[in-house]
Amino acid sequence: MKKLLSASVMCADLMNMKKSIQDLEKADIDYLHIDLMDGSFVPNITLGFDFVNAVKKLTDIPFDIHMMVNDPARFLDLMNLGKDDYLCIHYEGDIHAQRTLAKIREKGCKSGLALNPQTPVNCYEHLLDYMDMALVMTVSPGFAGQKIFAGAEDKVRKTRKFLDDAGFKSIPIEVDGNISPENGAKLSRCGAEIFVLGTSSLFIKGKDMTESANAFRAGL
Ligand code: S6P
Ligand code: MG
Repeated sequence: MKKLLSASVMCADLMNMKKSIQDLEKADIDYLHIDLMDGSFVPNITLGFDFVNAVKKLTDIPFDIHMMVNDPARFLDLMNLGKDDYLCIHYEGDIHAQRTLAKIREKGCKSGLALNPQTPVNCYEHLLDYMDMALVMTVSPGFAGQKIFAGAEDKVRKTRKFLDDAGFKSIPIEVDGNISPENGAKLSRCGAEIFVLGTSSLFIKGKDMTESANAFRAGL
């Protein structure tokens, strides 16, 4: 399957969002990864729902929304999204994850389910019929600039096997957190297909985004 790049918008120059989006379009980035937080599920707040709707008017790049919030269902209707956009919730933040994943599809979007580093892979088991993507967090969520957790490669390998053995070969694995070119290449060999690029690879002061994105792709 084609490997895809998803740019972590919280790592872009927030004061020059239009220019950042133009640079990402030029770099032929496949998705805009937009991190939404509530200050409760994770100890941080950066981007919000109005921001999502404002950026939607600026670009045709599909969105990959990562909701690091408790009880995500209460926010779904605040965002104007389309059929090519992913809306990803956390297993740990939703005791009704099955219903929320179904609602995301009813809304016409693609559904994703994220697991924190310590959450076992088999938590996906009864939800596979409702998922269009599996997000394997490679850091504990909430902040950019962290270090990948020790078991990340093993987790991605296990997740790929789990999905394949259950008959869900078509569900792609996304990885998020410290995805440097080196870590991306390792995780790609373990079965990752969508790579969230933040401060470790794409948003580096003084470095051209197109060159960084091309170098990342070439290393996979
Ligand atoms: C925060 C969020 C991530 C970060 C991304 C930053 O947990 O979910 O999407 O924005 O990980 O990338 P990096 O390379 O700074 O870790
Ligand atoms: Mg994220």
